[in-house]
Amino acid sequence: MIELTQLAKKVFFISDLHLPLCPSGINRSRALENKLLAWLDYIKPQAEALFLLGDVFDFWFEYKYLIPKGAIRFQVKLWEFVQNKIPVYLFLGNHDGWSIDYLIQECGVQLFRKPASITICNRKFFLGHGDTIGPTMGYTLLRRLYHSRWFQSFVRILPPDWIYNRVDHYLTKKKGANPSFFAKKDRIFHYCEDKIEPFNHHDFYIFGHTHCPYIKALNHSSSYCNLGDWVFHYTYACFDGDNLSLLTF
Ligand SMILES: [Mn+2]
Repeated sequence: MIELTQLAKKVFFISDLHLPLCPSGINRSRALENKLLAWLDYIKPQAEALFLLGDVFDFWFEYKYLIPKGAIRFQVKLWEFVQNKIPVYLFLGNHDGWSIDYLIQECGVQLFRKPASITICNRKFFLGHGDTIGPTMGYTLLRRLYHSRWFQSFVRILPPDWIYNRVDHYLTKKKGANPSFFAKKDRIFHYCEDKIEPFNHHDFYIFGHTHCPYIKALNHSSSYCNLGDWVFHYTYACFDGDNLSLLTF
């Protein structure tokens, strides 16, 4: 359980930064990293804990002895938070789910591979990235394939530069195609409302994945928050021990 130890302290939530580590994203990466560092410096004096709810990197495939190039100052800043006794909790998303232990070892973050219930200041939170909450059958099968041992072993024998180039090509095409196809119906909201809340009450549900920032009441005593993203919205949530607010930086 996380307790807010001083009155001024807060807990911060952010997701879908999509820090590009691929060739075509280098320029965007610099600008985004600078903005993120400014935000981290801004919240640091008030932060009791920081939650990163997935898709922190646009594509992160970690090898036994190699990691993707880039966003190193961001990684150092996370380490700085941990050194200053501000714990950083990282929930993996669908773009960075292939993390092994580098971020744990080097940045000191605490890694979550699936959604979790966490108590903060006597309030119950259900947190995660959101891609595994109420997914379609097609997505479930695809995810199972991507995370299977044989698929990962196969990817590992391909040249990393080639992999990163292909993924970069794919992600660039996808971004141009349809940036907000999730906007029509938020599966995560409805899953929380129908399948979790009636059986296991939480005060707050916080997710990312859809890139559409909003807060909405699930019922009289619990709220759902989608964190938006740092591709278009630059949004984050802040819990002060009582209220959860969705803010823009
Ligand atoms: Mn995302």
